[in-house]
Amino acid sequence: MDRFEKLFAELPHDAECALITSDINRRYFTGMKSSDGTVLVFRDKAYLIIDFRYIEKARATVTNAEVIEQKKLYSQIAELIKKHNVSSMAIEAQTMTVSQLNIIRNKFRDIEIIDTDMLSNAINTLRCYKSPEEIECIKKAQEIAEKALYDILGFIKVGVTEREIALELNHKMFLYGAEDLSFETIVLSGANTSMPHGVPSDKPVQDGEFVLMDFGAVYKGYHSDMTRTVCVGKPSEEMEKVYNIVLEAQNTAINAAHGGMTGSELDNIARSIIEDAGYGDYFGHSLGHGVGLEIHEKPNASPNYIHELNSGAVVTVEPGIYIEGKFGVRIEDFVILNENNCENMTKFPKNLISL
Ligand SMILES: [Mn+2]
Repeated sequence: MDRFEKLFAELPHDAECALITSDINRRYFTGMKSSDGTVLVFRDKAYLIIDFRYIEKARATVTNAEVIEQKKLYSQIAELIKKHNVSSMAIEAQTMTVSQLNIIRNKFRDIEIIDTDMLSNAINTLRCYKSPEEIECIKKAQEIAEKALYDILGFIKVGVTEREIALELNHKMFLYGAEDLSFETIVLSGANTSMPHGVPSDKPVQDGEFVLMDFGAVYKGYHSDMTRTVCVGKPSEEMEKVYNIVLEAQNTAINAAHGGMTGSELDNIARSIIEDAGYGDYFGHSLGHGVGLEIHEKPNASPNYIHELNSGAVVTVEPGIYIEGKFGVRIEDFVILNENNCENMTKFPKNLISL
C-alpha cells in the first residue's frame, strides 16, 4: 500500500477526500520539499497542486500524484471536487490557520468540511510507523551528529564559550552532510546546565563544570536528536552521583522499552528511579518524544501519554536532573521500538567523560 492508500485505511468513511496543506505532510506524502503547495487526495487518485517555482522538480520527482500547476487554487480544487463527485473534505485541523479555514468554508459551501482532528490524527498515526527507508535516513542523520561530536571533543576546554562550542558542532554537522540542524543547538555549561532548553551564551567553560550538548542533524528531511553531558576537569562527588542516577534511569528505560507499552509506562520506568534517588522534583519534563520529519512528533513518552508506543515508532529516551544554581545532567538517545525490545540508534558512549 502506498501512503495515500494507508491514509484512507485510517480515515473514517465520512471523509471522501482530504486536503493536505502543511509543508511537512505534503513532503511526507509526495517526497518533495516545498514551502507552498496543496495535496488533494481522493480514494482513487491524488493531486499535487504546486506553483511555478516548484513545478519542474515536482513533475520530475512526484510519482504518486498527478502534478498540476497552480493558477487559481480554489477554482482548481473546486473543479477536482466536481470531477470526483464528492460531498465531504477533511482538512488538517491541527495545522491549518483559522483564516485558511474561513476561506475554505466560504469557497466550498456545498460540501461538508470536516474540521475535526480526524485527518491530522490519521496522518500522525501513519507517521508513527517508520518505514525501513525512513529509518535509514534517521540513522544517517544520527551518524552525522555523532561524527561531529567526536570531532569537537578536543575543542571543549576551559575558556571556550558555549556559543563557540555550538558553532563548532553546527559547522561539523553541515560539513558531514546535514541539510539542516534538527533545532538550534543547545550548549550549556556550569550553572546554566540546570535550564533544560537554555540558549548558548558567551559564558566561557570553567574547570570542573559540566557541558551539556543537545543537538541533531537533518538528513533528507529526517531528524536526529541526542544529548550528552561531559565534564571539563574533575566532577564533584555530587555531580558524579547525579550523573550516574540519570544514566541508570536512562539505561533501565532503554532496556525495558518495547512496542505495545504506553508512553506513561516508559516514562515511569525512568522517573521512578530518579524519584527513588530523591531527585523526583528535579526531573520536570517528560522522558521522550517521537522523532521523524519533525523533531517533536508522536508518540510521546510522557506521564500523560496513556496511548500505546507502537512497534516501529522512533522515540527519544532523555531523562534529566536539573538543580537550579548548581548544575544539570541530561543524557539522550533515541530508539526504534520493536515488538519485544528496542534498537538504540545512538552509539556514542555514555560513561561520564572528563575532558
Ligand atoms: Mn529530544
